[in-house]
Amino acid sequence: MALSPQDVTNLILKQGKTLKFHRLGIASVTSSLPGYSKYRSWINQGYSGSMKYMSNAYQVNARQNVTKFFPKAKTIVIAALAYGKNTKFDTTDTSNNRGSIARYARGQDYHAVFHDKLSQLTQLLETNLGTSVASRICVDSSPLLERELAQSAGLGFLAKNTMLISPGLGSYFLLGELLLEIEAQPTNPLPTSSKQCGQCRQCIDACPTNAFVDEHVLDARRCISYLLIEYSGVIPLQFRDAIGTMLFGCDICQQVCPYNAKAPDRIEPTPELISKNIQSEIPDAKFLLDLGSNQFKRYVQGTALSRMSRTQMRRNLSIVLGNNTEKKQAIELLHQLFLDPKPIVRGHAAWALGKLGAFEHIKQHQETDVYVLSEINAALEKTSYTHNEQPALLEP
Ligand code: B12
Ligand code: SF4
Ligand code: SF4
Repeated sequence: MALSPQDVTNLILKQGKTLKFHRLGIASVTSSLPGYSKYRSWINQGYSGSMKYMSNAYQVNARQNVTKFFPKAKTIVIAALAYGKNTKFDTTDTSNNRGSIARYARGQDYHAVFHDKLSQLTQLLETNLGTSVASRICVDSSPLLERELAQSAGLGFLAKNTMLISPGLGSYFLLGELLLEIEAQPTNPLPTSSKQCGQCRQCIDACPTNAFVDEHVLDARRCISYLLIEYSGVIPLQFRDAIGTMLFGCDICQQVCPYNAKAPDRIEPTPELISKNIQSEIPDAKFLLDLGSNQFKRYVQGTALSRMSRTQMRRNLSIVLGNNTEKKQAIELLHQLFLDPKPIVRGHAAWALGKLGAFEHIKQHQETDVYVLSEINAALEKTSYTHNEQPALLEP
């Protein structure tokens, strides 16, 4: 006998529990999502920066309705997996030339973890239904407004820091979806009377780069997470101090959130998403600097860090070192980064050496690249040298 949509939902929720998803819900395949027009205006304002996968015509069109992406979809299953505070090692110890990695990226790559669990869910459903079901797994990169869909399925509410917050869980979790060809009854959104953000705006005030142009609206071009991970160009000078010792991603607007502070410690995060060792949480600069191409590949393999190239890592590391308090070692390490074959790394190293006051070293450097020379000149402007007095070798 064919199952009713409600029976299918019950089955999905039951199987989801056995797979230890922290939250699970069903969104309907509606023709329009309330946040779609907000997303369009976000793109039109240019807030997506260089993320073409957010703004190209296909992406914009497909986000309107999931059936544009997977025409067979009749149901969207949305799942959340928590990574929790993920601070097994001392995250406050970033002074000794350590960079910090955002909490979501400290364990195994969440894309793979979701693929694995959502494939298992598909198999369990097929076994229970006694038939195969066309399906598609989406995590992050598919053209879906994941948080919007998750809110509509009752997983949480859209907060002022743009995160999806699930009361009792906080926001330290990730989302993945399973699109199915069978019909299931959608689950309800949280009641609108639930407390949500209220008068609080701690996240907005705490953001070190003032990336929120308004409550619920983030200009990604100012966001440290974007600058360190998605953006591969020259990081604007105005943001470099604010980056502090962050090497990959940023958690500040979540750290200050009372929903995360209140999230009970008894929530067990997904074991695969937990950090393995200190280098996957707060790696030290010497370790990072010594990674050759193959070693770097091995270091990031199977983790979300693989989104960052070795060049980006060395660019970010230059900023981390420039902002560090262990100056002597930082300067020694920066000497090596200042010799990197990639101008973008040398340019950021010049800035960092200038910030640490290592002007003599900058002056001795032989350089022909115009961009690096501009960084060198900017760094030297902080000394008593004027442009005219600078050594000739600094001229292009
Ligand atoms: C692009 C992107 C980014 C960009 C832009 C972030 C952004 N806020 O848009 C950058 C690189 C900066 C980024 C950073 C991070 N990201 Co990201 N990112 C995405 C991605 C791929 C798309 C997000 C998107 O659609 N943005 C477009 C804007 C318009 O959407 P939005 O800000 O969410 O706004 C929506 C609502 O807030 C609402 N809205 C707009 N205005 C208003 C006004 C009111 C009053 C209300 C109520 C609602 C509302 O409508 C919008 C459309 O739905 C998603 C995955 C996906 N496919 O959805 C992951 C995703 C959002 N990221 C995620 C994570 C973990 C992060 C980081 C925490 C990583 C880190 N630690 O460094 C940071 C958090 C920064 C932040 N505060 O958002 C998770 C979030 C999980 C959660 N609990 O919310 C996601 C869902 C990935 C995943 N599969 O788990 N990310
Ligand atoms: S992730 Fe960091 S930089 Fe980005 S909005 Fe949040 S606090 Fe600001
Ligand atoms: S810090 Fe306050 S305003 Fe920001 S997301 Fe948390 S509850 Fe909402």
